[in-house]
Amino acid sequence: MISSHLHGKLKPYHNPDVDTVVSGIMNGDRHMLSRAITLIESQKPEHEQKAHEILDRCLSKKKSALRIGITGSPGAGKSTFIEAIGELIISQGLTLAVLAIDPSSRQSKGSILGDKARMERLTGKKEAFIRPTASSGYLGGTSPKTHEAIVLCEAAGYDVVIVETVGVGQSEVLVDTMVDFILLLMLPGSGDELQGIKRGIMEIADSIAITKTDGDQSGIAGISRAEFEAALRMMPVKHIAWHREVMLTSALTGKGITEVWQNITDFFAVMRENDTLEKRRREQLKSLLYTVLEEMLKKEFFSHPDVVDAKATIEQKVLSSEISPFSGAKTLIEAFSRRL
Ligand SMILES: Nc1nc2c(ncn2[C@@H]2O[C@H](COP(=O)(O)OP(=O)(O)O)[C@@H](O)[C@H]2O)c(=O)[nH]1
Ligand SMILES: [Mg+2]
Repeated sequence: MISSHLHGKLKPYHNPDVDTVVSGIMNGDRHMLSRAITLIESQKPEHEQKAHEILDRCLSKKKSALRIGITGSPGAGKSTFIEAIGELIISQGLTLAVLAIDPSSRQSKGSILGDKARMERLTGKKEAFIRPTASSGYLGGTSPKTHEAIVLCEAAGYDVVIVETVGVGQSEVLVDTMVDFILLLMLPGSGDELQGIKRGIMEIADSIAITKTDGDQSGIAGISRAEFEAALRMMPVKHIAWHREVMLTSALTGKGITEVWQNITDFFAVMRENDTLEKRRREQLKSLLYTVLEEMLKKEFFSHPDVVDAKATIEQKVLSSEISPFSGAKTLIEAFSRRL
């Protein structure tokens, strides 16, 4: 790891070709894996092109990992929890990649350095790859690009991939199309949040861990557990064969960490029966295809020269009630399709 790090420092402009990156990734070179994720996250068309070549090559060779999403509000204890369960995972002889949301994004407080520091115990281990991911423009830090980063981590041979995301509505639906298992982290005493925005997040959770149930918080933790269990019973069933658990944890004392890992491995055992896991992954790919397609179309549309030309005029006509928003949109679509 140290040598590849130095390599990057000494040759900052070195631009390896697709072959080099792909074989690097497959040989477990983290520097190449990191580089490929950077390419994927880049907005530059030439990077995008290269990233997709790398990705397609990796797709054909990838082995599949246990894909786990860990979600919860900022400060719920996600990073600290990931570090604790990460150490357990590694102690079982498995390798782990963590795609952590960039905590310097608008929604959450903190900095990459602060967060990285909290995962320092993992960062120093050769069995772990920790990667803060840019959250550019996406709520909660998850974007369709997260899926591509997962695929690269699988090509690099990691047994487990954990994605850390901030639980905010829409991004959860997206993360649900990328991971197999979603663990929702909730603070003790936060049961009342379930009435409002957290409802949607609970619907996609495969289990819940109540965090920081140490010290003063241990008393109310039991009440919270009963509240969450009751709330889960009101939620639509996500997988018929799976019963969602509510577990009490503390990353500080290690309480419940083994139980959560057991719960996760139980889930995979259940989902592997009757091919449910593979079936679900195919559905996820289909859903991602259309998500990405919609995004691409939108981008193409708004950068089309005829649309750019006509947009201001049409907008003005709509604002002055000369034409309806419907006719305005239709005119723009016509402008877009005319020269295709
Ligand atoms: N008492 C206690 N504090 C914790 C625990 N886990 C995390 N924290 C603290 O909670 C704060 C937020 O943790 P962090 O992992 O960064 O939360 P994230 O924003 O969800 O990733 C930090 O100050 C942690 O030290 C825990 O199990 N017990
Ligand atoms: Mg965090």
